[in-house]
Amino acid sequence: MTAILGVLNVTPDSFSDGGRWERLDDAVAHAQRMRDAGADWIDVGGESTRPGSVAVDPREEQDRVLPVVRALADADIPVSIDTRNAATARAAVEAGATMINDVSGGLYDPHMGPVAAETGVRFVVMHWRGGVDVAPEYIDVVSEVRSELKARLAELIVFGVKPEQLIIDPGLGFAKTAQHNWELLRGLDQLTQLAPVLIGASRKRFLGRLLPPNAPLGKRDAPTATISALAASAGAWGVRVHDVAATRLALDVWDHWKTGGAGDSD
Ligand code: PMM
Repeated sequence: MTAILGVLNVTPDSFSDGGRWERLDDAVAHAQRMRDAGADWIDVGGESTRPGSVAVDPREEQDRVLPVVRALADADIPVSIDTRNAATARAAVEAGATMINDVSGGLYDPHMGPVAAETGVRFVVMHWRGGVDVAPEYIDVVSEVRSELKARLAELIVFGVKPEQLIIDPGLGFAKTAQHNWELLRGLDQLTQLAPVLIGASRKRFLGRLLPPNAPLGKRDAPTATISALAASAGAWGVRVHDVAATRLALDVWDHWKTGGAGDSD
């Protein structure tokens, strides 16, 4: 089954849910709702990666995320920590997180590779060329993303990260145009040959382009769920989404399709 990571941004400024889950009890209640709706992991982030955002001091990031990580781990909810900072990743794993999700794939903080190796938890290596504000320049986006991710995996293995810890992510929207994102989705099989693949398309701007101008962000949940099903059918390991229920349903549709509805007798 394709894994679902439910997004929980405990930031004042993330682009789609910023400012909503800053209170601990609100954050935990939202995580519990996503868990009940079918999330396998809650991906907790304390630093916005929206275009134009500024880097957060790792201590402030930890003040935001660690109480949430602890509370979720206490409630037996699997937690992934979305961070580029090795110190935050390490502290979050000590607080109970069992996956590190690094949008820089270990490039932002040189200590991240060693922390992934020492902790031994799952490690999401997202494709990154310096953030969302970097100009997207590719000749062949699929083969360039593939070869850059392949090089990252090789380097991380040198640090002592085990191949079975590694998950890759094409980093949709991070120094990519809408067309680059679609090309990466069309070429997903090029990535699934390398390692398990996570897709983070949820509510991103390229989906907004399918909708009427100024449509509210929530309208992007239907195309997000469609992408979840299509990514699953293309062999993705997991999807990172805000609207867990819509993606759960879309993945269930794919599951029935794939199995010919095995188990549905009437
Ligand atoms: N996108 C965002 C944040 N973290 N992590 C992974 N692995 N893949 C992504 O595509 C990704 C991510 C930005 O989205 P948000 O502001 O809605 O969290």
